[in-house]
Amino acid sequence: MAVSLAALVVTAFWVMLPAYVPNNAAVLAGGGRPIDGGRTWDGRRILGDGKTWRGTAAGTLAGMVLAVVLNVLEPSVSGLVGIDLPTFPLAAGFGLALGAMLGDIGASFLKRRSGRERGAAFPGLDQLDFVVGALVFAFVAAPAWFTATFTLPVLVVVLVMTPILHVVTNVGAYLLGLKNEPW
Ligand code: CTP
Ligand code: K
Ligand code: MG
Repeated sequence: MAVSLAALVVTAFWVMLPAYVPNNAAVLAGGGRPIDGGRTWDGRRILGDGKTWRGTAAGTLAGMVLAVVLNVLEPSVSGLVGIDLPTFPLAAGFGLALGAMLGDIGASFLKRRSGRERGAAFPGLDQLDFVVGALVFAFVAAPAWFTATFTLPVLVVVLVMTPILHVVTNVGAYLLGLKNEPW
């Protein structure tokens, strides 16, 4: 039981890596022209200055490159941890990475509609927006891979583990001075 839970956690973390990296890469690469071009809707920004073309492109690319790197490392890592970890078809890496970015952008849209300024916290949404986006887009982009990879136990572990990891990495990025807010 203990062994299989550890295997589930390792598998869940591995398959979600191409979705975890994009938002962090966007923080490092962000800046430049906002996606909404500064436009407003009902007096509020459509998305805000925190969602840029450069950050979105860099984040998506980073997630896809990571998926390719993980494919190369898979035999060694699988041998090391004693689990047959999945590899990532290009469509799967693309779906996970772009989906993570679009989930986060969708959340900013909802934050602006509910009157929250750029950087405001939206507990719950902040921790899960990119997971939901990544899962939906991975399913659409690579359905056979998705259903074979995201078994129900893996999905449950992803949904429990991701918010915890999100809090830890964002507090870390804040303490390192990379982010303006610790969420
Ligand atoms: N970022 C970006 N493009 C994205 C996502 C993030 O350029 N698609 C960069 C921005 O510099 C952003 C930073 O990463 O400020 C932190 O991301 P996030 O916390 O998602 O944005 P916020 O600035 O907090 O804005 P929002 O309230 O809309 O989430
Ligand atoms: K966010
Ligand atoms: Mg933020």
